[in-house]
Amino acid sequence: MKIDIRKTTPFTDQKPGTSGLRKKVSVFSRKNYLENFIQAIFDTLGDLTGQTLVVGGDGRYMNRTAIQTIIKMAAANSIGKLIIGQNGLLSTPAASCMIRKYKTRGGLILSASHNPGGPDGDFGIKYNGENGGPAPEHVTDTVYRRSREITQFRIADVEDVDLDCLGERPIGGMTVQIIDPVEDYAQLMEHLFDFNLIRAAILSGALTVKFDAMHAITGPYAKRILEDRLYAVTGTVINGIPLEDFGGEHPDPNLFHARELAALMYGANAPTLGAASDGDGDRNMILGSRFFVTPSDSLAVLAANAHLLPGYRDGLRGVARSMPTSQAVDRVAEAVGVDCYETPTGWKFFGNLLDARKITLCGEESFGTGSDHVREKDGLWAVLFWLNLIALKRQSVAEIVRDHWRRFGRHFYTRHDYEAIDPNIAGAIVHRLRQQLPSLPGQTFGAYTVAFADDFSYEDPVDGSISEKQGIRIGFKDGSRIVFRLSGTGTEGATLRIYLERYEPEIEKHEQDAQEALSDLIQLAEHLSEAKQRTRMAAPTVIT
Ligand code: VG1
Ligand code: CO
Repeated sequence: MKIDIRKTTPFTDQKPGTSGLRKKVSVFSRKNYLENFIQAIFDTLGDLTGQTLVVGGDGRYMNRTAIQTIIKMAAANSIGKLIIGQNGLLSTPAASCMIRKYKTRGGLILSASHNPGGPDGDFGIKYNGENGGPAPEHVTDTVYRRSREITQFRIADVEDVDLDCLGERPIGGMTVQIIDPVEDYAQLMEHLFDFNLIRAAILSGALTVKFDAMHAITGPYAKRILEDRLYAVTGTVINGIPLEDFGGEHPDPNLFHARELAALMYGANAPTLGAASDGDGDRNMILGSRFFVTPSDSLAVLAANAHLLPGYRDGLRGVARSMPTSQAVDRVAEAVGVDCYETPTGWKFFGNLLDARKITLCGEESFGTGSDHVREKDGLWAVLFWLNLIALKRQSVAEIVRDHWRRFGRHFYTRHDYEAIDPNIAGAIVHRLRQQLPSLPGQTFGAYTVAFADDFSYEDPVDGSISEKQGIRIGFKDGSRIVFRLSGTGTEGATLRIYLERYEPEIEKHEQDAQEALSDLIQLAEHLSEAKQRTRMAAPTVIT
């Protein structure tokens, strides 16, 4: 095997964001752009001689060509073995599952998640460590530093590898193993949930389901698990073939982008459960007939019921949520008597808590829920959790959530996103908010008196690392909150996210529309941030 050591010059913009490096395909296609970043990761990891890595992606445009480059670079960097999903496919949670199961040195996940794909869309890469979770900040910081000083990369001069054919083959001194991307993951799911119970409910007709894979990675997973193993009728999974451009759509599971599913669930004869997942399979949206479950509520419901399911029979050790996620799960933790941690946005912050066995379940308002079974959020896992719960309780999705509200009260919640705005304007909005922070506590705006206002800073309770400026929090005396932060996953301009939450203990008021219930806070957020005025946008781009 001939190894080329090629000269290169650094790029200055290879700083990983909330979840890896995400850029336009046009940026990733620049000469040596991908190679530099991969070499920076390998250099950061140190001696990789004989080590194994898992590699796979969500099937978007560039997935296959990037994997071929990674194979050649891995061989030239003395890596011992690559485990690659057939056709180059691996959902993010399945990749995490394999890293853990085969005890590898980690893995490379190729995805830009819910961002659009195709030649004009986005591409992304992240490194996950030995625990199966996204690399923590000190690792991504080192990769970034390395990417700014890189002068050469190593690549083997070998033929492309057939990614479609299962089995092992040698590439120089390295072994490439192409494996079924679904099987290990499906086995793990079978272990966590009562497949017999779900199957019986489905066969009896009591439980019907529709799953929208949004032309992305979960198609093969959902078909194998829901249709083949749980006997849901053929056609349960829609948009089930992964396409390189996701059919030209955003593979983002919300009511706005999963239109086909939303129409079905709000129409006549809707199935018991409607669900969708995103580009890389780590997000989930849960719907009942004419009923939308907010991701924050979903996390709280799962936490309140986990002990009923086989994989969680021993109860919860603790729970965690990202800072902007509603405090619904905090109430469950209090009732159950376990700790609840508040972390910055991004799954990487849950890793230490899971590894240290401080928590069992965790989640984010951005349609992400997960548990200690892997170290990523997991879309299909959440769907199976809900199916198991419905089969067990013999209740509809709406009944389960309404019961939950009756017991714990309801946290009205919404997120307003202003996408692709001028970064200078976004910066000015945040700057203005920061300046107001010291004077806000004690001030009253209508029914709301500010209890605290700060820029969220997190000290990891396991390794003591500190992450600052993780979002602006304004908390009110009644527990309501407004949170502002800038997205770290976008590739076009800046995205301002405004998160709004209000607690309502009175059952008679639980049926209100969330936007109405939050209207005063929405106005107050505008008053404080001047988001509409400064961006000259009449309304948010997306409301979830
Ligand atoms: C968004 C979400 C965050 C999530 C991240 C990755 O980040 O808000 O909760 O962890 O996406 O999700 P940001 O920085 O744009 O707000 V995924 O499904 O892209 O891996
Ligand atoms: Co995702």
